[in-house]
Amino acid sequence: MKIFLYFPAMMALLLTAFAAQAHEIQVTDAWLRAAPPNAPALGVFMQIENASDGNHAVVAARTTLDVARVELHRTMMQDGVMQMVPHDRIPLAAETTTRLEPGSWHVMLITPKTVPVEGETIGVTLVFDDGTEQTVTAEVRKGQKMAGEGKHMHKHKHKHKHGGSSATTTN
Ligand SMILES: [Cu+2]
Repeated sequence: MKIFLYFPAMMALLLTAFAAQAHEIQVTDAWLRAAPPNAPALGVFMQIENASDGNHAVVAARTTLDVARVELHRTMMQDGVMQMVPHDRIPLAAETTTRLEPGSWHVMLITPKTVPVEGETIGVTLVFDDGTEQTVTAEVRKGQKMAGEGKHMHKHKHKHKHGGSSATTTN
């Protein structure tokens, strides 16, 4: 009979664990930007809400698309040029929604075997620092091209107008 006494307690534990996992980090609005068939890399964007009171991070990503590898990137101004910088992790501050968007953080799919066209979807899995994973569907959409994007791993040299501090160009 003892087993029946344990049951409610175990259920409560399981439910608590499940609820924590389900609500702490939430990925929404995933999409990837339409690109020409010969594109060397594809940017994937989304919103990641960390509703917990602890800092977390994205530490890896995978995709159903056939690609050489997946990297975590951040587009930023460095030495006066916009460029994409690979990172080991995308920080997800506590109680904050982090936007992966053109011109900022993104997941980069390197050397896709085939480039999906507008309206097609792919699966993208994010791995978090606590070992949990979340898989979302990302739809191909037309997106604005931002400085630095598409200039993968290469510095490019024209001047950008980004209100605020004007970086000096070093070319
Ligand atoms: Cu990139």
